[in-house]
Amino acid sequence: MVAMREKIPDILPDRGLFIGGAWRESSAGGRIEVENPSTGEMVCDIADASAADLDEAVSAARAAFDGPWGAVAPADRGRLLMKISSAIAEHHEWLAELEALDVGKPIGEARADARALARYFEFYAGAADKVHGATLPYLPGYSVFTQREPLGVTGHIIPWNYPMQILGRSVVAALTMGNAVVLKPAELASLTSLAVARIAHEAGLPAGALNVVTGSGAGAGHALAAHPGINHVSFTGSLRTGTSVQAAAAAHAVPVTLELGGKSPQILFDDADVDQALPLLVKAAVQNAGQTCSAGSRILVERGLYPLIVARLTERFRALEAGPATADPPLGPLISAKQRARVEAYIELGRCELTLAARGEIAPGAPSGGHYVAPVLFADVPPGHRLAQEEIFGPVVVVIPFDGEREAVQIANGTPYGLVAAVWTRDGGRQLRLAKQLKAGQVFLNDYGAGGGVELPFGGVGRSGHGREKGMAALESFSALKTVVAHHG
Ligand code: TXE
Repeated sequence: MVAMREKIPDILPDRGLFIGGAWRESSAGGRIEVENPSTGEMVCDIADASAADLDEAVSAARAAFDGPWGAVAPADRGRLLMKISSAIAEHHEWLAELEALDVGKPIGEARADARALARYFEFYAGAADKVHGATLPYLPGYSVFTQREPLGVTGHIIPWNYPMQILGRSVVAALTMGNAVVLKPAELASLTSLAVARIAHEAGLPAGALNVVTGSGAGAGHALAAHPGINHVSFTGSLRTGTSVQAAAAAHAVPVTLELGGKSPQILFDDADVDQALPLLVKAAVQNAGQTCSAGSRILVERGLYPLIVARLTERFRALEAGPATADPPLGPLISAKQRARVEAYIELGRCELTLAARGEIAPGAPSGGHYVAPVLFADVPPGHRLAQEEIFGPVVVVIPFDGEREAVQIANGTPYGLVAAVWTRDGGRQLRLAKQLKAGQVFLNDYGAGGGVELPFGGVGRSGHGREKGMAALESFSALKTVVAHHG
């Protein structure tokens, strides 16, 4: 079998910028090296776009929106998206291999991401011609109706943890509404975005409808957020960068959708079904090595069940191993040496100030240059401790005991974030009470979906951000509601 690294020149020959349906080099000639996080080896490079390239991309998108792409009827847009979905499904194996190489994601998780991307195209293909307006009762002699219209050119800045899924939930929804897109993937994870541009173009997406501009955050990312020709910015990433993106967009009164991560609680009451909960508790916490915005990284357990849960979690954490993506381990490496250093600093702090309940392993034989972190479980963590408050974005999980429903809600809501929450209890009344009281964009009852399926609106409250992606709700984020008032007497 030929390794994915050797296939890259065939799949993405120049790894340039994809603007107006054609590949081109960065105008300043800059390149960024691409590392394999499983080994630390450099595998290829990508173009580093300049502000001038961003201008080109926005102009190409505008020309497509005002021209051929804007003229495509909704049903035809849907057919096109379905064609792209089929092409992605057909190519999903190499897309997954490419992602595993680029971001160190275990190959099984990368396959799931590629399938999810195909599903996004499929879901929105079906939705393209079903976005209806309303007729509104008004004064005698009037007819009033509403219609949803595309915004124009939408900018998308996506992170490195789920490149294909986040492209799916934002870019595909924007295209569905007829917007033309400029996508800036993370510099640490751009290869699948470039591959999707190629696949979509070959499937017939008109030139300029989807432009992919790779480059640094401070360079290309900022230039996109600050561009006066953009009509909406969708950003997923850190709170710090998100607020700077919002400020840059605000200079031109451009609306933004922000998804800024979280510190999501999984709450277990004494009456929880422990056997059902345990595997999901662990998966929700360490999926993608904990580099998941909706990771269930705080496990809150009612006092009666607490010793049992800590013991069972300890067993499971000890058995977890981090290894190279191609071996499909429970955890891959972290994305970069920088991210590993950041996570190790939290672990060091925890070791000094908290009770270490369990630590997993790094697989024997894992390449020494890879960015591996053995998963860690801390128990009896005070809810106000930094490890229980801050998004760590690594395989570091805290367990917190509580007494009764009121304290559970208080602790769960006691961070600046509010993305996802899970409640494990057999008490139906309590399920619904907590669903109301928890500060989160999604609440799972006796389940955890780490963001849930393609159909489910997703986004945060508080510092987790604002706006919704996924499901039909995303189509509202990427369109404007127009009210038409006819006075006919
Ligand atoms: O994120 P950044 P980083 C969190 C997580 C992680 C931390 C740091 O806690 O440990 O952020 O990760 C682009 N203008 N999340 O530094 O900087 C950048 O190129 C415009 C949570 O990698 O937010 C990339 O495409 N864009 C999260 C994207 O922003 C800029 C996912 C995200 O990078 C920019 C990732 C700028 N000035 C990290 N600077 C989640 N919510 O899932 C950078 N970018």
